[in-house]
Amino acid sequence: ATTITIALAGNPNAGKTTLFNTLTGARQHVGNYPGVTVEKKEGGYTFPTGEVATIIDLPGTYSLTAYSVEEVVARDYLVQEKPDVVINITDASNLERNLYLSAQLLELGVPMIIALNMIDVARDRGITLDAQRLSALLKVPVVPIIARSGKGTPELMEAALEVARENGPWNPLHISYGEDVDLALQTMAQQISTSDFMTDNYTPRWLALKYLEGDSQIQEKGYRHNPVVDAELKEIVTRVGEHLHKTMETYPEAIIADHRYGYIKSVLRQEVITHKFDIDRLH
Ligand code: GDP
Ligand code: MG
Ligand code: K
Repeated sequence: ATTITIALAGNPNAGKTTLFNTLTGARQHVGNYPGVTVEKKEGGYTFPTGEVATIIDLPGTYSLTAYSVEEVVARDYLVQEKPDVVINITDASNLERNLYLSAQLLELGVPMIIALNMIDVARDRGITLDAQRLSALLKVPVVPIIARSGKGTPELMEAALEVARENGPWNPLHISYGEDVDLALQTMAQQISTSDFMTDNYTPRWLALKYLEGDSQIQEKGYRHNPVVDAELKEIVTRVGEHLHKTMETYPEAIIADHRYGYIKSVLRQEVITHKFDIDRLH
């Protein structure tokens, strides 16, 4: 039988290690990612069906742009190893911020599910989350859990298994970044796809996005692979950068972050979160 590979991705302190320990118990192996001192934790999990999974506890990250070695390790792992499913674990008591990484995982297109962790903390703060509604809006399964007690984890793993079995194609989300950036993205993606340029399993649009975000790792790789195309891409980045500066006194990276948060806010506005006013909590 083949082993299913499941990667846990999430912000630092979202509960990845707690979930990892709950799922794998003592069946753990700790090593390092090649060439870096970032810890790589792998563990075994057996489904009620008898199917076996390897669980990878990815380093905690807030984004998938190369701002830190952890982010590079996490995204390299995702695109190079192509896990069967990614469990994106989020802190439900701090959902808006946590969904910033989720949005980027959706943009990458990995097969994924979202674990709404710490629903006990959220509930104590009077926050109620509609997992089904969130799932319908993000178009991925969303399962509430309490990683510390294990509550919800059987349902979570069932949902993960279902996505792994589907074995569907990667399905990148396209967030609109406004007219100027969208046009630049389109031109750059076109340039990438019609030339001999590295892809490393990334889509042309995703690579273009990283160029616009000033991702040094991707740009260095691009330069080494094809300095001519790299220069063409950087010229577009410079041009759109100057234009944005002149017209809006902003820059591509800021526009991209703003629109990502805009996407998240527009999702959360649609009756996903209810704040309950709990009279018993008054002194
Ligand atoms: P990681 O950085 O993503 O690996 O997060 P950890 O697994 O280390 O968890 C961060 C903190 O949150 C720890 O103190 C955990 O005990 C706690 N924690 C994790 N899951 C839950 C949960 O569902 N409920 C509560 N109340 N605490 C949790
Ligand atoms: Mg951890
Ligand atoms: K971790």
